[in-house]
Amino acid sequence: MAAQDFNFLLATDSYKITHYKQYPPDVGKIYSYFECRTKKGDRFNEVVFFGLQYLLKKYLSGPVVTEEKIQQAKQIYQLHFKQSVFDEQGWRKILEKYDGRLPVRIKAVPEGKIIPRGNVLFTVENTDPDFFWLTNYIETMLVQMWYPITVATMSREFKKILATYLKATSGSLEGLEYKLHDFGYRGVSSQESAALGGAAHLVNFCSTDTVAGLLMAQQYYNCPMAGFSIPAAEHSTIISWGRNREKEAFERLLDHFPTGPISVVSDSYDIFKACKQIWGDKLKERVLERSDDSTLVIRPDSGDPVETVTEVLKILEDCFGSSLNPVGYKVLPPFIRIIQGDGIDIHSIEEILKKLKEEGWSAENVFFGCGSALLQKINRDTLNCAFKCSYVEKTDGTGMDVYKQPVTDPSKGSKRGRLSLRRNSDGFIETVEKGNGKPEEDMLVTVFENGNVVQEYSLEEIRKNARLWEEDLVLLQHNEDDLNAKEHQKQHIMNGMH
Ligand code: AOY
Repeated sequence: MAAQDFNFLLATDSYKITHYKQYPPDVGKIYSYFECRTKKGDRFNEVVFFGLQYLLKKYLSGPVVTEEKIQQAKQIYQLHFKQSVFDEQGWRKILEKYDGRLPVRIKAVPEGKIIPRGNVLFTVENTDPDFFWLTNYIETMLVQMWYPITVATMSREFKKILATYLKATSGSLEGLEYKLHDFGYRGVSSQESAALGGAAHLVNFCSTDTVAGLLMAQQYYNCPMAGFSIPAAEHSTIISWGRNREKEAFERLLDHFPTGPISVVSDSYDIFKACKQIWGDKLKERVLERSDDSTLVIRPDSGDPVETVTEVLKILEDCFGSSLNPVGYKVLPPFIRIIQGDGIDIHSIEEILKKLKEEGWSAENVFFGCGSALLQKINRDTLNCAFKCSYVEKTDGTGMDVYKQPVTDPSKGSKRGRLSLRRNSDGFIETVEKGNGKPEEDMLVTVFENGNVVQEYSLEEIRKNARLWEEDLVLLQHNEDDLNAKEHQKQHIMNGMH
């Protein structure tokens, strides 16, 4: 066996190796489920289900057990535990009975669906009573679903805020899917995280520099090209010209990318001077001669994001002018925009958009980049992801609903019995416990059975499932902001008169 070959038997927590001996002697089925538990006061009360298809295809489907892998596992666990606790016979039986394929059924919410916190997202059960120990053996691997779910969910929360302000200050949602660019590739801990996190962001947006996410969308979600980028500078391409040649560095971009949008990081020395003296003066004619679809996107990359963006907008307005859009907010000429990619998270993005609105600026003027807040500054507790056993069956077929209910923390209680997910008569999604659900109402779909992925979703379908609805737009506190905006509109019109 090649050393780099993934060994499914080794992809679990050590203690799980010892669990087959611990279950009651007559057990024939273990049934467990995954949820993002509710937490009181938590701002994020719904989740985007995404990423299971990758895990299933990559790690769980086909003949994942071989004699070589059993031998390797046996050897490793012998040395690790310093005693023979590994269930060699159990695993060999999977080889003999199922050709190394997993006798497991997984039912899951369709990918991209928006589900309120606290509901079942997927269930796992063994399909052959000989393999009751397999269900929770794969918990370790399956609970890593927290990552793509959390990225897709947070990315969609960014989208809600962006949609709200874009609608309020431009009258439409045009260009929304390009408003948040994924800058996170370098800030994640591995290539696989970049691929999964990058793809999860692409459920909601089409704007990314995380190439690994594009490949995942292509290879696992049947999407030929899920995201787009534009030529853009980094500090090395600017400062390599030397301190007194920033203008030449900028000019080089204008020369070499004459058509289509470009982004130029402009804070190497002084973002305000770069805007006023270089873009707005020395290179003004070069910027003006670009066509409307060859936008120059200026990127500040330091300073307080709220202050910097508003100040840069003011300077650019002084140099290039502005006009009022149909809903009365100011926009820079179409060939000039800003992208703020420093210090962006779910809080700062709203602060910036709120300030811009107050000062009469449309959200059309700005794009955002987000790195670690999108792909790395999250963990399994961000959405309280957990996997728990809720039902067991004896080998004689009798079943029992089971649950945990710790006296020390009610929020860690678990659901009971076999679970299904339905939309109730009021339109709300709810989990039905204790096997009481009607199969015809169940939103859970069998996606994996006995080694095969039996249901697939394309990124296109997933995006459709995850799209925003009118009611997802955040409520804005209008009054004060609108007064402010009105004042700025008046100012703008009067400026135009003299
Ligand atoms: N990319 C839009 C295209 C991408 C980037 C990537 C870290 C881009 C910058 C930009 O405009 O400025 C990784 C930081 C920036």
